[in-house]
Amino acid sequence: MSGPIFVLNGPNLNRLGTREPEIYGRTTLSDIEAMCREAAGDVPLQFHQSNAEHQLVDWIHDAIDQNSLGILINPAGLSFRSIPLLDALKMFSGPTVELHISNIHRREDIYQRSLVSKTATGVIAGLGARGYPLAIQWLIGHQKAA
Ligand code: DHK
Repeated sequence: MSGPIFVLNGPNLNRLGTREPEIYGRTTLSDIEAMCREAAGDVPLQFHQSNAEHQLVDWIHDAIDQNSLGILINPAGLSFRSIPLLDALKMFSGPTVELHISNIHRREDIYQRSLVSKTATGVIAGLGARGYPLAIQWLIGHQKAA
């Protein structure tokens, strides 16, 4: 795996910064992108966000076709119901980190059972926006150790 890291963000994450700041904080998605690019250094990275399930599926296909080093995905609300997202991730043979800014396991029941976790290599939940650069560092270290 030598292609770019894909960082994929699901529905409503474009509203970070003003969206329920008591849960998601005030860091914006563009702030998070800058944190990811700093953590990635000279490792190529594609950073995307969409409110559309099909667009996220297409980007996962791109990651497969570009032999991506790894996928970091915050599926947001699609975590819990999207079979197409799960099916697409199952086709990716590289490492996948699932990330949630909030600790979904301490939240309402509807946020408790992520389908994406059934195929993710690892899951980060509850570390806020700073979970993103941590996941990037893990993906890079995982590739170096391979
Ligand atoms: C973001 C969302 O939009 C929610 O639907 C998830 C996740 C939690 C997060 O914590 O980043 O349940």
